[in-house]
Amino acid sequence: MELDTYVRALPKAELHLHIEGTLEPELMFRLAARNGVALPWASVEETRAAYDFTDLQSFLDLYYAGAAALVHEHDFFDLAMAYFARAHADGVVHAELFFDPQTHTARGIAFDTVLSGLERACRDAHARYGIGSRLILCFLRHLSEEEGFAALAQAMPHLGRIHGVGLDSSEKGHPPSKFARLFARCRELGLHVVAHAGEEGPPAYIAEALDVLKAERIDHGVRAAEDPALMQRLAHTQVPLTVCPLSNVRLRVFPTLAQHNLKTLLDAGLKVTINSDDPAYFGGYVAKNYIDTAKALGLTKADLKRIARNSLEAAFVDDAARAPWL
Ligand code: ES4
Ligand code: ZN
Repeated sequence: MELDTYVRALPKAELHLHIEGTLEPELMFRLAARNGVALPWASVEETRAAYDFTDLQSFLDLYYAGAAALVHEHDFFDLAMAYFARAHADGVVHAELFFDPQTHTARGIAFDTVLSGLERACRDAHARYGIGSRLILCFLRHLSEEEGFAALAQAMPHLGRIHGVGLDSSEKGHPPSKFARLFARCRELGLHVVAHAGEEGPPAYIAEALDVLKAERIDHGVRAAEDPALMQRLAHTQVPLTVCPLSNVRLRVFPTLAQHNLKTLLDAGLKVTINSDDPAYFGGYVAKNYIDTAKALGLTKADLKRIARNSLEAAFVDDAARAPWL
């Protein structure tokens, strides 16, 4: 079977996906026009041409600018439905969506507007495509822990609709330990915990995410390869890594896909998954991440099957929910 067909037919979960990072320039411009929001670019083409990133921060600056087009509940709904349609076409049977409420509440958008639009799309996607989903609230790590607590306070009335919390945005200089008290509180509330670590930041941030935040999955985590003891720990504990190969190349974590360490991590026995991160910005949804990585690193069909299976095992669902796919 051809690789593309094989990959799309594999039931998989997407576990590292920023819903704001699925905003394609076409929808961005439609929403901006509908909402009377000014964008820093003149056209869809100019926007795509600006996606020439040098590091994480150069991407985040554009990503936050683009998110300004999202204003109404319906905008968040349209955004997430467009993602679910693409995910379904890629063989995604379960998706855990990160969202960044602080990006929106800072612009005067109500927390409930964001959450209601996303949640309605999750329900519709289940009805239309049979896709299961979860919502994971991400705290922006360039902001203070106090601001994180304020975001949590806004989320409190909605905790029944939120399955977990994560930590994203600028990694360097913002170690997981900065959010120790906030994540302890989230755990007390029964929320699942994940954190971006070891994307641009050092392996010590991965250990901190595990030890201090008690992260159940590590988002990215590719810099673990620099620390043999940490590699052993990750292999032994089977804490999943949500790796995003196309993202890593576009943000210059690795110079080329052929130089990505995903195969090294996999062969060392780590629980590796493949995800798209911010697919509208990084040039591909999840199936393209699987296919391009397989071609660049010589992954076998058995490797791809293992990775897809890992994603289902790493999802925040009970065993009965994942059973039909395993
Ligand atoms: C992100 Cl690639 C990446 N890293 C950290 N924070 C993010 N937010 C959206 N995409
Ligand atoms: Zn991410």
